[in-house]
Amino acid sequence: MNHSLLIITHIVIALVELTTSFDKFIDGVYSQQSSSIYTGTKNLGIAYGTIIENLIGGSAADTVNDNKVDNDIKTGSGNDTIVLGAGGYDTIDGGAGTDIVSLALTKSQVTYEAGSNGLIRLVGTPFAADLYNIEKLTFTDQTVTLA
Ligand SMILES: [Ca+2]
Ligand SMILES: [Ca+2]
Repeated sequence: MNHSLLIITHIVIALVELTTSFDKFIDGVYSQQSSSIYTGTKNLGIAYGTIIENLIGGSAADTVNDNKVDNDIKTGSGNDTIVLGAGGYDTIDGGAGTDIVSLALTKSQVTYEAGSNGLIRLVGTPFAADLYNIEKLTFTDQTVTLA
């Protein structure tokens, strides 16, 4: 099954596998305010066990973390940051704006090469990604500006 999430406004989201019920998750994060924050009005609920594969960002600067499955992430306009490395073979399109793919690895721990149509194919352990419209790669030891 293909799960997608559309981001309408600025948001910071981690694509994570939910391992507990949503109300417990909310209680844990907002322990003092759960009765006022998660009221069912203007809230988004994601079912227990849901793994989000695909994401479409909005016009603002989004921060997105990948997860272990093959993600298709389009962050739209804005200066976005996509944190990769959780796994899978992802396709990332940064769209307009100066977008950064951030890796918790040194530059020597990954390989990347340019393909056709602006493609940058990035391979690390345990993940790989096809990048489009990404302007910078940040590693733990340096930042690389892509042509
Ligand atoms: Ca965006
Ligand atoms: Ca871009």
